[in-house]
Order: sequence, then structure tokens, then C-alpha cells
Amino acid sequence: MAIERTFSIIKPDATRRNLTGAITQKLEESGLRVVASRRIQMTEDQAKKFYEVHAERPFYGDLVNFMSSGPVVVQVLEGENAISKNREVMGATNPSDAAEGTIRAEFAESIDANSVHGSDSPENAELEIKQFFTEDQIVG
Ligand code: RTP
Ligand code: MG
Repeated sequence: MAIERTFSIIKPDATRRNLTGAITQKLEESGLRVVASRRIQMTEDQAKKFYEVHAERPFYGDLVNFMSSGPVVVQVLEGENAISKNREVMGATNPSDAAEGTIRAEFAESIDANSVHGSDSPENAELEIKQFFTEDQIVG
């Protein structure tokens, strides 16, 4: 099986409620390894760039405001099938659709304040990791 890297964000609703440890624990329990991690305040420009793929969607403005509304923790996760495994542990975008035991089922407040981000493809994982980390900041 392929060892992959994926990009994760613990979103402002979760850092505000002091859930960084609880969420990281769920990621680690799934077998993913945190190989880089940093707490940052995203600027509006960083959030705009990060969610550029959603620029035409009606929720883009709210999403950018939310992601730059408070501290986030950006992380690189490594493991077997890390991209799909992380999406599985996160649960569905809307917490009311998220499977029991997933991060969003347990912690998310709403479809907007849904506690975590995870890359959705190898291409996006690479681009997203590059936006926030240099190779020497990732220690596998
Ligand atoms: P993310 O990118 O944050 O990991 O979430 P995702 O893949 O599960 O969902 P995506 O479709 O990429 O949407 C990005 C974020 O935009 C918000 N959203 N709101 N109101 C809506 O219909 C709606 N749809 C998406 C969510 O906060 C989602 O995490
Ligand atoms: Mg997405």
C-alpha cells in the first residue's frame, strides 16, 4: 500500500473550543502520523488562495471569513492511504450526515464550523502542503 501525505487544518471553531488535542488524538488513533504541525492565524488572502477552487460558490465569502476568524492548526499527516483515511476519520462535510465516531460527528457545530479540513486528492494534497510548509519543516 502507498504511503501518502495529506494536508489537514483544525479550523477556528475547534481551536476556540480547545479541541486541538482531542482532534489530533483521533487522527493519530486512526494510524495517521503528524509529521508537521503549526498554529497560525490565516490572513484573508491566505484563506482566499486556499479555497480558490470554491471561488464561484455562494458560500465562498463566508468560508474565507470563517477560516481567517481565529487561529487554525495546519498539519501534514502521513500514512497508508492518508488522503482517504483522513477523509474517513473527518466524516461528511455536514455534521448531520457524518458517521458516528468521526471528528465532525463528534465535534462539528455546523456545515460551516465543521472543525477540520482534509485534502481531497493527491494533487490538492501536494499543492496545499506547499502553501504552508517547506520540505525541511516536514519530518517523517
Ligand atoms: P474541506 O475542504 O474544508 O475539508 O471540506 P469538504 O471537502 O468536506 O467540503 P468542500 O465541498 O470542499 O467545502 C469546503 C467547505 O465549505 C463549506 N461548505 N459550505 N453551505 C454549503 O453548502 C457548504 N458547502 C461547503 C464547508 O465548511 C466545507 O468544509
Ligand atoms: Mg474540500
